[in-house]
Amino acid sequence: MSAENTSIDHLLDETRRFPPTADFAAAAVAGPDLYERADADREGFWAEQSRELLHWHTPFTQVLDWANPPFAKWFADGELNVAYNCLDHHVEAGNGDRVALLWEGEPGDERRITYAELTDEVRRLANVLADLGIGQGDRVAIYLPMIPEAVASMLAVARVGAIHSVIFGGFSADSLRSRIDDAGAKLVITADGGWRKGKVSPLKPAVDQALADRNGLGEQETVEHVLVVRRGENEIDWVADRDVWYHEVVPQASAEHEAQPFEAENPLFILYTSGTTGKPKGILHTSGGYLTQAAFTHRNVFDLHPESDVYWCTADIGWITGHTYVVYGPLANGATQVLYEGTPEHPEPGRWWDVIEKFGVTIFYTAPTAIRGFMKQGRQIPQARDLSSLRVLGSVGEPINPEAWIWYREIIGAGKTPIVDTWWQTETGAIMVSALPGVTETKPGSAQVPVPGISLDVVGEDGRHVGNGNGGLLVVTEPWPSMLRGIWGDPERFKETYWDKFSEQGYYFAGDGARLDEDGDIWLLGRVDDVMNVSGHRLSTAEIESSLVAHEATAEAAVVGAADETTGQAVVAYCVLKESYLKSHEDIENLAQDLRGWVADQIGAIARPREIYIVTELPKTRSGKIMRRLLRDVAEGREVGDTTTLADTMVMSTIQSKVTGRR
Ligand code: 6R9
Repeated sequence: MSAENTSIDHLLDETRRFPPTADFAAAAVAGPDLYERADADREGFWAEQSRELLHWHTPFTQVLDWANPPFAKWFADGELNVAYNCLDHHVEAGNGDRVALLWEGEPGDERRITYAELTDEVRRLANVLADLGIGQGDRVAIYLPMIPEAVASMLAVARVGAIHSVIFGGFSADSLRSRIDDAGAKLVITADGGWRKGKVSPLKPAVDQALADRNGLGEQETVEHVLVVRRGENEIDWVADRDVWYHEVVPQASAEHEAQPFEAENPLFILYTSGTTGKPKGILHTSGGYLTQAAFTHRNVFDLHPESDVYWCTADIGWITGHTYVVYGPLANGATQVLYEGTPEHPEPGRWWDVIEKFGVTIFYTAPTAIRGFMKQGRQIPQARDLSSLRVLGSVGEPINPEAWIWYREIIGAGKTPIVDTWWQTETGAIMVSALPGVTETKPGSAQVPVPGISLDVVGEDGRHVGNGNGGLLVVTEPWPSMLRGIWGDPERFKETYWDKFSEQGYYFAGDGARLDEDGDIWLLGRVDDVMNVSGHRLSTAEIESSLVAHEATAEAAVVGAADETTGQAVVAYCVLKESYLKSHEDIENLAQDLRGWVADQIGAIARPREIYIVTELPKTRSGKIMRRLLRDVAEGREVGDTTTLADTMVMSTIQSKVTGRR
């Protein structure tokens, strides 16, 4: 591929467009009328969606209460039960036999669970929780692999009006401890272990350590019980009186359990997200508004036809994407979905495509990091499978550069599926910016437009709209149903982090840089903390990374700004190469040099990286986000900071030796 036909000189010069086909548009769930209705009466629109999509035990009469900003209340006088909406409601509507979960374990074991069966399991588990003393407002930590019990646990906690805090299975005992302490959890639900990369990875030992006296913290005091699912069958220690086997209590418990209604603002979950500094923030979400926007976006953004689609979101439940688009959105909508326990490359790199072929997945939602990983391995792997069932593809988590977008559409989507690039955050609770399939003409690399009912803008430091063709900061200008209701135990930090910056305008500050193109479409440019300032020019990580990935050699790239005596900051890039390129090019001596020139040609001399390091992997969080902060430490020759949230902590030492070796 040459510079001419990859055709991105610059993100905004990306000109490829994909209008919906007439057939797709004719059968689509969403139509342009959604925007019209939302624009005419935003609050009325959300009320209408909520009544249509959810079952309210007590109908609400109020929609938004914004009397005490930034603390919003939605549908405050209504009552509902979130788990009832995700389970019993479908059974009562005659859909109990529909499969809710098509689960596949990493070793290849399989379970198909219908809505009736999942309802039964959750009712029993809710009775067990009640026996363990869990009721409304209590906090329950969930530390489980991707098994059906994880979904059942979240729903059972919701069913009794308690609050879950799901913690990624990969987090250490220390991370667990700080999250359990911060929330004051009364119960931990875990497993002996789960399958990852062909082995059992133990979980219970980390819980034992977290609750024990370590690091001078003393024994953890709020947790009364640990409920343990048997999955890995690995040896574990047992604490009598505290530990309870799931399989010894749940099947024996009564399947009679009536879901009590709770007020719309009853807290549903806390999910910890790492701040740029300081301790993780416990993002708090509540029930009615959250479930409304989860269900609405899941239905319209993915064009869900629950009676015929097989949906698969690859996110772990420890990430917000797993909460909203594995558990609450799909189940509230009565979808049939795939749940897969393991890693994409086990036992070999085509595993995900095998899963799609086997279950006939029609809607597939994953992250750019995964897509770029597949690009690196080569198209022959997915092309050896039948992926013809796919009809909608989604992306989330990071900007998807145009090259990856096109590859996704061409290689996975047979050149015909719509792609929805969905921008949102743990804090926003649900999708905020996305194309609607069948409605929007899509643009590779742009997340495009706010979903109906969402008001946002790109503004300058002064809070004023930047105008088309300009860059600035992404803000949400009006409260939205699934917005965070606060940071657990820290209302001041909530105000400071998100609302102080534009307090005059009352805007929510998302922390992301964005640009509006000539059509007013939104292009995400990366976290504002990652923006570089080179000789007074603000450069975005997304833009330079996108240019690097458009080169035939590069599969993935991460760009950071490193202190530089002359330019203030200089661009330093880390690139991972495609396997096909490595096979066909023996000499990569000059590649870094070529890539520097490539960026200069594509974007401008100002963006030319001072250094490019060819590495084999990039440091990422468990949800696949590149941790640029660590790469900045390396580029500036500092000791690497906190790596506890990395998926693979070895990556940093490999990179570091590479970089210091070159100096
Ligand atoms: C859902 C999720 C939020 C941050 C967000 C932004 C980045 C997410 C994106 C995207 C560009 C997209 N992000 N989706 N950037 N395009 N489609 O990822 O939540 O883990 O809280 O991260 O992720 O920087 O601010 P969370």
